[in-house]
Amino acid sequence: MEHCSDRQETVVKVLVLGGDGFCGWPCAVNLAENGHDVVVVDNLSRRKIDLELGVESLTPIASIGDRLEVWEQTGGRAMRFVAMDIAHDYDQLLALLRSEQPGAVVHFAEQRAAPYSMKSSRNKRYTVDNNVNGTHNLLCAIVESGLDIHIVHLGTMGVYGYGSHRGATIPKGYLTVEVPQPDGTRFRENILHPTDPGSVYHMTKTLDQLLFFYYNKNDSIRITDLHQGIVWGTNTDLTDRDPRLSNRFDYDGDYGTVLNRFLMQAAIGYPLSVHGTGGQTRAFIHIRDSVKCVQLAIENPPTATDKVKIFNQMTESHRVKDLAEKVAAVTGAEINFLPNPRKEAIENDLIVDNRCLIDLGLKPTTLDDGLLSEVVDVARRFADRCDRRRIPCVSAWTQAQAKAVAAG
Ligand code: NAD
Ligand code: USQ
Repeated sequence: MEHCSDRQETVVKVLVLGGDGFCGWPCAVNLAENGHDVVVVDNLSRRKIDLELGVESLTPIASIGDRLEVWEQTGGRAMRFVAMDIAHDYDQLLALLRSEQPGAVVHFAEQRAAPYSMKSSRNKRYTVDNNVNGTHNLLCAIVESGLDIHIVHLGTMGVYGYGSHRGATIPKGYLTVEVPQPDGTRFRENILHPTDPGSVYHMTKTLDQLLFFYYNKNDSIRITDLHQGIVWGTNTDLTDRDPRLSNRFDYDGDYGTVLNRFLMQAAIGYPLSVHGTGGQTRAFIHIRDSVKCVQLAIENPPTATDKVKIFNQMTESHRVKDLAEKVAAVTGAEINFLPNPRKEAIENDLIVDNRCLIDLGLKPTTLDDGLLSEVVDVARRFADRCDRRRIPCVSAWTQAQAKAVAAG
């Protein structure tokens, strides 16, 4: 069997950077539930972006203070909150590492929406500054602290790009290549898989990868980089415990991701917004599995001599058009084929090696597990909170795309 895990870590203190966000909040409560000592760190920038965009999560979400209080009142292991901008508060971050001495840091704290990152030069610069600085500050602070801390980073499947892989399986981050030599012989080398980002946001994740590669090589920092697919669903059993623990549900044209948008659109009788022909194939994972994978990553850390451990955190791949058809079949929704605001391949194949997480014990939740209807039900319950004006994707990748979208 392949080498996926070196040792089992039991209970550790974990800093969850970005722990107020869509993936971070259910992850934080899950880690606490499993006995880990959790500190949530967040600058609440995501909540500020909601205000900037004039949109709210479809599900009402409590303040972070209320979330933590209710979590404890409902029997959860207490978690603390530290407000901090990891991209700019370097000294505070270093001091926090020194005072908390965590065994692991889970790093969710990045601007994660591709459309938001492409809206303007300001958004591009903000995304690069926030994401690249944040990751670098974390690495630098760990080195300066002298502590042995395992970083679990949420990366993206999008680092590999969505061109044609010609039927090849996307490996776990590294590719073995043969390099021709002047004497006609060839040597084999295991390199980071070439990157092909499709937006400024995705580009920041490819830059993160290089930062990890370097700090792992130079300073032996232990890192697991989870190349995550598109996360769908909204709540987990734990965030369902009380309405004030509810997770966010983004549906707008910037932060809403494709499957959750289709499910919400079906719930409110809005035609499913397929970009282009819908031939784009993407990787997906349910929020419950995302949470489980992070736990597995923390509990199976790399050793000091391991290179960056990369897992493809996804459970299934689908074409956008097929997803729309599946949602339409379950709900009776109409499908609308729209000019694509993104510059992306109209079709691509995507076969992914995700065996490591399965070997570690992940039992994938798939689209066929009845959870599509569960998400539609959540969306129906909060349909009156939906602002239809915020549904269209208006962020265009280039002027040409903007013109095509405007022409309808
Ligand atoms: P999110 O925007 O809901 O959460 C990110 C959190 O990080 C927010 O609470 C935000 O306030 C915080 N944050 C951002 N910059 C920060 C900074 N400089 N300092 C402190 N806190 C900061 O996003 P999400 O969907 O939870 O995604 C979390 C991570 O997972 C991201 O890195 C994203 O790239 C990755 N990811 C998400 C998905 C998905 O479908 N949502 C898929 C693959 C990978
Ligand atoms: N799309 C539609 N209709 C819509 C919205 C999107 O057809 O209404 C299409 C897009 O054009 C694209 C695909 O669906 O081809 C996926 O778009 P998305 O917004 O669901 O996902 P993406 O922009 O790739 O970003 C999301 C998360 C990001 C994460 C990434 C994982 O926001 O944080 O890194 O998924 S991955 O896609 O595997 O790179």
